[in-house]
Amino acid sequence: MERTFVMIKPDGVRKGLIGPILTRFEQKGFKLQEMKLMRIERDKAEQHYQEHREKAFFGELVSFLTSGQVCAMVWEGPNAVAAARLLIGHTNPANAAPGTIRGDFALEVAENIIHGSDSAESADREMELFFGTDAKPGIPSFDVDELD
Ligand code: RTP
Ligand code: MG
Repeated sequence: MERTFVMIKPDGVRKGLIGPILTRFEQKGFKLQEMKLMRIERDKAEQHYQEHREKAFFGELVSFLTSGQVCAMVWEGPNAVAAARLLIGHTNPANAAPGTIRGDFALEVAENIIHGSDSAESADREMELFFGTDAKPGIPSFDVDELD
């Protein structure tokens, strides 16, 4: 089993796509491990996309990611990292196949609805960044003191 980090970006949340996207992942057979609707600070957005720090689009990318709520998730399944990226589709929605999330719901690369980790190492780093130790297998994500 593998875990991957997936995040519905502000355009996906604004378009009301949390439900349809959850459905696609559940229908595929992934198991939801963590989910959090949140606003992210500039610093976290920059850390998340650190590999693109030198790219011309970096500033625009970080501004976009902090422009509204995101829905951060951890999904588990066999080959979850690669399988999630197949569901998500090509980075540029213009090249994304119909039937993929970007192929069905987006038109432009700057607003492509959803993020998925690009490797198991990235997934570990991103789960730690967004969920800390909660995302580690075998550790309950709720606090039992909150249940009474
Ligand atoms: P993501 O990290 O968001 O899942 O996307 P990805 O792996 O498919 O693509 P990546 O190369 O990691 O790019 C990260 C995000 O940067 C934006 N981008 N803009 N203007 C451009 O040419 C350009 N290229 C990439 C996209 O929003 C992409 O998702
Ligand atoms: Mg990427």
